Amino acid sequence: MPRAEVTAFVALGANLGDAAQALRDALKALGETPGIRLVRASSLYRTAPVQSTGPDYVNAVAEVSTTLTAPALLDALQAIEDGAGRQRPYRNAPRTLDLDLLLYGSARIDSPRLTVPHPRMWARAFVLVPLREIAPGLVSEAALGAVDGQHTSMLEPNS
Ligand code: PH2
Ligand code: MG
Ligand code: MG
Repeated sequence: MPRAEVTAFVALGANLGDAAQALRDALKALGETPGIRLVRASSLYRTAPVQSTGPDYVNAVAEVSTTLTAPALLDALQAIEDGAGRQRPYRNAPRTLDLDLLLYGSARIDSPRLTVPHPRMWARAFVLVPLREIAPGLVSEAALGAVDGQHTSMLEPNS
């Protein structure tokens, strides 16, 4: 029997190279991955680094519908990161592409590889602002208020 589709949300970020193009390419790659359907993507935002260094980031959030298990979806995200030349010299290092699984249906996952919901998503405007754009029911005004002060500005509206 085919697996049911699960709605998942993926955060995209980059701050090395042509970060905006890396995010556009990653959105395309997501939609072209077997077992992943791109439902909608937020606009691209320019954001100041949070507990990280280097240039400003470009961030976005995508909603996908997937027949992959959460670990298989994570494998697919890491393959797209690797395809963008992602290196991992140290934690929170500047990066050409970061794809983080925020939510996988209503699942709660606590494994050595994967924690879902993403443990830091509620502390990061660079996640909550684009997430609220595409899924306003998931992010309250109070949640946004808790992260105001983290600089986030629209870079390229979603077409
Ligand atoms: N990602 C991090 C750490 N800090 N800051 C911004 N603005 N955007 C990010 O995507 C980001 C960050 C770790 O993944
Ligand atoms: Mg990250
Ligand atoms: Mg990551």
